[in-house]
Amino acid sequence: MNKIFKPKQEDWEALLKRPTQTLEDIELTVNEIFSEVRAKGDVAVAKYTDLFDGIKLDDFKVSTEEIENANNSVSEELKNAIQLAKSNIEKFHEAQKTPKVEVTTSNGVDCWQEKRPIQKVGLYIPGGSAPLFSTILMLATPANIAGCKEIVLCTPPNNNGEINPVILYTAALCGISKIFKIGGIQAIAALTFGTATVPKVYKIFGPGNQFVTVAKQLATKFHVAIDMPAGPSELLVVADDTADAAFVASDLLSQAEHGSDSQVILISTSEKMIEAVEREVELQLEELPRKEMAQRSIANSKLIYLENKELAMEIINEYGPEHFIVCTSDDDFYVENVTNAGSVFIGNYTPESAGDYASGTNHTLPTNGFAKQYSGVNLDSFMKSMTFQKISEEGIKNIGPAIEIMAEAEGLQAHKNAVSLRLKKLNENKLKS
Ligand code: HSO
Ligand code: ZN
Repeated sequence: MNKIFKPKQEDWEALLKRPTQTLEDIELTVNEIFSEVRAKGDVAVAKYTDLFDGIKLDDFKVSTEEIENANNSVSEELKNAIQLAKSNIEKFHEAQKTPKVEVTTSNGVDCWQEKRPIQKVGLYIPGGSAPLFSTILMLATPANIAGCKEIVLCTPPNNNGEINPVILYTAALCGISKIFKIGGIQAIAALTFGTATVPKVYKIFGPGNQFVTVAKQLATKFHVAIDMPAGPSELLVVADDTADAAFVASDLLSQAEHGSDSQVILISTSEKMIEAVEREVELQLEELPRKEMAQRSIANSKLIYLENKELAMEIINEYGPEHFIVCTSDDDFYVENVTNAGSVFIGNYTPESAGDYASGTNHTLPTNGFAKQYSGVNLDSFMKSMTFQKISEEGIKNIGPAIEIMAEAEGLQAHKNAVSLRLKKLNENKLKS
């Protein structure tokens, strides 16, 4: 049984502290592999694929034959489910398109802002104990809607050199043709530098273990952008007596089963509810295939009692959870006042799993408190905002003098000249006519 915390405000910070990871040893390895992939390309990728994935590959690219086989081996039922999810994700991300912003700031000065897709993006999909094919939908769908020209996917092979068929089916469904059997640090390095077979990309997306996380951070030193700093998954539920304890327990466990380092927190203004949820967690845990992993995560979970909803809201915003479930008699209060959370799930019938798979929202979200300053992946993650301006003769006459005076004050004569020459010409033309 976990202890129920009734913390004083000065103890919140310590109570909510996420476990810190030591990444220094990893950094050395990541640096080494990056240098080698940069220098030797595919040869280095093959070497590390042999070393880490236990398979010697001459060709990393997934063939059309492999995709066909995968297509035949996925059940119709699963295909239909994936298609339903894809359709909802498409609807939600399509609606995120924004109109061009156009303004005449001064007479003759037209400014506008438009979004353009990032031309080349890399998607990393981890293998391991749970092949997260749903993440392909979450990344490839907005990339397609944004209009990214080249979408490259890397995912580790098993020691027979194969990729999970559902991963291949989903990637092909999303129209991705460049799928490479490369995992871990070597995948991120290949996407960063490019090799003879793997195209270099401008931005890398997707979750991964600590090695992948550190590798993505190193990629940014080589002018490659990344979606966000990733960390272990998190869920915070706020529940009062109106919640269903079994539902709440199932949600906590759904996140706990991701890994032993997942963070789950229950906050409640009712001690009775906390106790009921605890009992339910024990019961449901017994039945889970990934019991051991979930159990270790649950052992580090926090059950927190707070006297009122105002205090509850404050501690939630202080923590900034990746996922935030609200099951209370006053959900609106939490919805209106939440400032820091990756994605919010409201009411007894909105499990977090819905957002993980099929409601349409994105499941690539900020963890580790980054919900305070980062958004989850969305359509804009695959685009850049560009600004445009067109100034007429009248326009430069209107704003030119202000530019001249400001440039002069900054001591930048050439800047001033760029305006003065034009104004002079307009003046001469005027005199001639
Ligand atoms: N909850 C994970 C995403 C996921 N869950 C994929 C199941 N499949 C993101 O935090
Ligand atoms: Zn999940």
